[in-house]
Amino acid sequence: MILNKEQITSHNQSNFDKHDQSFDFLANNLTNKGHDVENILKKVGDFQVAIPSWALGAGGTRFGRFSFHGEPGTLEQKIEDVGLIHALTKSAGAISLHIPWDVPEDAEKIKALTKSLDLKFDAMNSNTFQDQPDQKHSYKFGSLCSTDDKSREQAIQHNIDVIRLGEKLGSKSLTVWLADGSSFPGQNNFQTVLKNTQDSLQQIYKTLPEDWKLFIEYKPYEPNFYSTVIQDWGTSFMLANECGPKAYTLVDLGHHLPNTNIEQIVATLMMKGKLGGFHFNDSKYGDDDLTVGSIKPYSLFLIFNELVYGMENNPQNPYPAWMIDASHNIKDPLEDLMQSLEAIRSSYAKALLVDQKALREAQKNHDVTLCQEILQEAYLTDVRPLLERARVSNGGALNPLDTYRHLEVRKKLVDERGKHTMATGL
Ligand code: RM4
Ligand code: MN
Ligand code: MN
Repeated sequence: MILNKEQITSHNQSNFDKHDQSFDFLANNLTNKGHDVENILKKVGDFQVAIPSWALGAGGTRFGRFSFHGEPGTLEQKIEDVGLIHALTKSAGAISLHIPWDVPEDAEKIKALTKSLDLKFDAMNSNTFQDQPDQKHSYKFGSLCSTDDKSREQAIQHNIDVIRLGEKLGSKSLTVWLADGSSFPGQNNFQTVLKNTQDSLQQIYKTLPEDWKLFIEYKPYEPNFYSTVIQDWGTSFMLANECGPKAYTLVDLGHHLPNTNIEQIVATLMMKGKLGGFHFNDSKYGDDDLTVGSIKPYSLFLIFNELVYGMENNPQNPYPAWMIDASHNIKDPLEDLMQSLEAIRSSYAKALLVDQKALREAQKNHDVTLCQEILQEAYLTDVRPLLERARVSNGGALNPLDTYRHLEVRKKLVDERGKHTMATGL
């Protein structure tokens, strides 16, 4: 299913008066406070977030998986779904593939489809956290960290294969997330598995094309419950440094122990020029993969405040690769992703409203109360009219969710694909 521009713009018409009023009110207020509204609109409109191919079906837990009707059964359909989201929101201009869940049969054909929907290929994701049916050596006791040479070599080769496939598609980066670790004390020698992981990553790094980046993701626990080899940003940062200048740390919001100060991690990595990728989601307890901004919106704003600061002040850090990494059980995945995109852009817009000069001044004067006021002033601004304007100017929907429901997209997808389809993925 493909949404054409006319369907979207004709639905926009009915809500324009309301939008104009609220936008003018906000724009006036912001201009009076000294903000450059046009510049903010441009930045917000340009902010694109990749959608991972595994987020388009209903996710599962280890207790079960409930299909969501009309799920995409093929890679083509997954790409079409991202195309739908992008047509409505104009903020999801890329797809991130997970291999081997989404190996294209014909790379050229897939590339053409993606291009026709105005999408690009973001980072490629390798998978050595599951055994595949035709696989010779198991990852049960680790992959890149494995003390079994055959498993380790196979995992290295898989990553190299993913890079080669990504080259055909026009991707420019590889994200490595490892489940490697141990579930019981004594099971692994910490130094041996870390050393093996470092050696393996270096071998993969060596095959990276000149204009590619390697993103090293970390996670404190799960599926292993005693130790994870790349457990935190420090370990990832150390490994990235051991690999070289094209290797970076990837921060996934759900991969921290409760109450970790993620904004401080962001600031540290950007200062060192090593924040390469970013996975958005939200969580209450662990790697919950909930809708972005649904649990801790203020934390997300504080994180964006550091991201904005870093993008403006740290030329040593490349522009990060943004991706939503969420997938869960009960919502329509497309609706969920649109909510996440809205939350991301909203936090970004609010962070752009932080009066950096006044904040610097208040920090210098140790006026702690004022520092907090400055942040809250930005956070409490209702930026929704700004997001609407940025979207509509780029040809998207005034209200993507409302338009999606009005156009009965899910019903049409079910008619087209059937009720009992099941997407590959978790
Ligand atoms: C992991 C991690 C990775 C993602 C997989 C599916 O927890 O977040 O980024 O590729 O899940
Ligand atoms: Mn992730
Ligand atoms: Mn995760």
